[in-house]
Amino acid sequence: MTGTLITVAPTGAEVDKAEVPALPVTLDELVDTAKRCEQAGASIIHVHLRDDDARPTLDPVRLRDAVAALRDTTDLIVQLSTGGSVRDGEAARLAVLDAEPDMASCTMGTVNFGDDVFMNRWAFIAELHRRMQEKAVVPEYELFDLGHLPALERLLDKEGLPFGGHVHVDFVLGVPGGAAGDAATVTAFAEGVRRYLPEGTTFSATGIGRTTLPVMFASLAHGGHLRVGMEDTVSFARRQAVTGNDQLVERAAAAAALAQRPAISTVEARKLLRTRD
Ligand code: KMH
Ligand code: ZN
Repeated sequence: MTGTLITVAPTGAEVDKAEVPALPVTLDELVDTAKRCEQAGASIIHVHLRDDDARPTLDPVRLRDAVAALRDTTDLIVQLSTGGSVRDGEAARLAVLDAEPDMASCTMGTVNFGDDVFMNRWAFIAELHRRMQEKAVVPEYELFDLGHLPALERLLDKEGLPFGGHVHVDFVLGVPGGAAGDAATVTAFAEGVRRYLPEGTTFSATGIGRTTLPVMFASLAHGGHLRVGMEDTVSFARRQAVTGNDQLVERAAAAAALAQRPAISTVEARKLLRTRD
């Protein structure tokens, strides 16, 4: 079994900077957190950007600038979110790929998202997948519900394998409206990976809010990888706010080391995921 791939999702689109001052929202803050997280053991950064008022944005210039800045200052695999926020339209989400990241997220279906709906029509998913194949961008398929597993099987069957040929998925658990964030659910997803997806498919898992730790330990127990970050969790423990994304990456790296699967380097991660040179 290989070591552990650690993805950091430092910002997201939902957390309010006014309520969480440690949230990185400017380019300088993003670069600073990225460097610290790489040092702590992360190999992928899942990026959402904010505008000057700390609101989520898919502005193409900011996206290109962020990709360039992260490449200049770190060796992290840069994964842009095509999920954006629940208010972003399909055209802007597809245009994210023009910033030429190494990877991008690709959510495998529509899901209730708190009081909102995170819309992912089949035609949109297929178009996103085709564009990633054309642009040599490796997808991370985001699975919020068990039905997203057979949906991905169908996508691969109809549209072919992703760029590079390796399939990597991420279980996003504990979203109100999606699958629960507990060990039994991670087990169900891990079994679903074996049932529906090609041999050799790798998975990571993240649990929102207080589901972070059970999901982390269950993923390690199943040979899975980890995603952590302030997009998903802003409290480190009961009544203890997260001080920075590196704190979450350090804890994930320590758990991975205890599980005898230490964090892998960015070089190893690139080889595993077959991102372009
Ligand atoms: N912000 C959520 C609505 C992704 O990054 O691709 C979607 C999300 C998934 O975070
Ligand atoms: Zn995201």
